[in-house]
Amino acid sequence: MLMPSITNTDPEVAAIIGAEERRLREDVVLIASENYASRAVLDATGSVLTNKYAEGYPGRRYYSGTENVDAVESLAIARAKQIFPGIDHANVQPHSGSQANMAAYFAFLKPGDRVMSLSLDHGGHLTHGSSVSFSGRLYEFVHYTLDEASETLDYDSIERQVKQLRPRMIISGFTAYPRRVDFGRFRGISNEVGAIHIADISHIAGLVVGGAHESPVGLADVVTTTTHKTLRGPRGAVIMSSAANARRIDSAVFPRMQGGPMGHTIAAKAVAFQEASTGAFRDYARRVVVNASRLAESLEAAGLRIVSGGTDNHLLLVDIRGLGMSGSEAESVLRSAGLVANKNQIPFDPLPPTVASGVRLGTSAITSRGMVAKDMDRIVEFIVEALYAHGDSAALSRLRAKVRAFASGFPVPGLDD
Ligand code: DSN
Repeated sequence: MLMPSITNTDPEVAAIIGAEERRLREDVVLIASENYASRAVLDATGSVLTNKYAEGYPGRRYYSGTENVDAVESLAIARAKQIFPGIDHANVQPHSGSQANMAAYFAFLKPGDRVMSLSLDHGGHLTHGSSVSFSGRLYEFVHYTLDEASETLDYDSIERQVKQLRPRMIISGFTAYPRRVDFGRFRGISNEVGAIHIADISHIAGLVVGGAHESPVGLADVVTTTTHKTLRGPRGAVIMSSAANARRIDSAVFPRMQGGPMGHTIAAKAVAFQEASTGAFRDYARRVVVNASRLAESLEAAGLRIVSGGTDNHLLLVDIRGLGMSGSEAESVLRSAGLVANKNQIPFDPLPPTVASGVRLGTSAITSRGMVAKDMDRIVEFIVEALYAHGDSAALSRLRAKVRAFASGFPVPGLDD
C-alpha cells in the first residue's frame, strides 16, 4: 500500500510506515480513542493542499491563491452542519481536540475564571482542568466526580455543587465514561447559574452522528470534538456553536491560538463528514455499541469486573485488581499478545495514572474492521488467556501468533479499501 515515492526517496521512513501497516493488520486495536480512517481520508490528508498558507477564513484570507482552500473549507463546514443538524456554525480549523477546547475557553473565559468539569481520574480529560495542562494553569477548575456506588454521574450532586460554586463554565463530555450522558440535564444545571455549557464529545461524536447517542446540539452553547475517534476521520477537531457565538469562536481559533489552517486535513475532515452522513455509517455506529455491550458481557461472564456494570457507548473500563495485577501490567501483558489497550484509572482509584487499576477497551477500531458479536467473544478468550499467562513468555508468544492469525483475517480500512 505504501506509495512508491516514499520507498524510493526515503526507505527509512518507508520501512517504519510499512511496519505500522503490518501492526495495524496483525494487532487487535482496542484503544477506545483510535480508529481506522478510510483510504479516501488518508489520500486527502496526503494531498497537495498541504502546500498552501491560508490564514483567515474562506473569503477573508491573509494570502492570495486560496480559492481551492476556500472551497474545501466551505465544503467541510457545510458537511459538518449537515451531520450535526441544528448547529449554525462550525470552525473546522483546530488541529486537535486540546486546541479546540483551548479556543472554546479563550472565546468565553478570562484567566482565573472558574470552570467545572469531571476530574481526570474519574474519566475527564487533561484539558478539562488538569494541573499539568494549560487549562488547570490558566483557569480555576473545580471538579465533580462520579457516584462511588454506581460509578456513574450523579446529576443531583453536580447540581448542588454548581449552585454552591457558581462556575462560569461547565464541561460535559469525557474520555473514559462508558455511560450515556444526559446533555439536557447539564443544560438545566448550567442555566441555574447562567454558566456556559461546553460539550466535548470527542469520544462519542461518531455515535452522535450515527444516531447511537443523543446529540448535545441545542443543549450546549459550544460543542467540541476531535474528528479521528468514533467519527473515523483524520486527526484534528471541530468547534460548533450557534450563530451568536460564531465570531467569538472564530477569532479564538485564529488569530488568537493558531496560524495557518491545514488545508489537507480540512479536506480529509470533509471526506470523513461525507462518509459519516451515509446509512452505512449509521449502521457502523449501532454495531460499535452492540459490540461494546457484548465485550462487556463476555468479560463479566469470564469473571472480570466492569466499572458501572457495563456500557452504553463504545468503551468500557475493566477493573483489573481481582487478578492481582495493575492496569499497567495488564496493558503490557495484553500488548505482548497483540491486544492493544491502555491502562486507565477507575473511579476512586488508589493507584496513580501511570500504574492505574483498570484497562480501557473500545470497539470503534475493531468494528471498522467488520468484527461482530462472535468475534467479541473470541477477543475476550484472548484477553483472559493473556491475563492468566502473565509472566509466561512462551505462552504469550503462542497466543500472539493466534491473535495475529485471527486479526489478519479482517480487512483493514485504509489499506484494503
Ligand atoms: N488521548 C485521548 C484518549 O485516549 O481518550 C484523549 O485525548
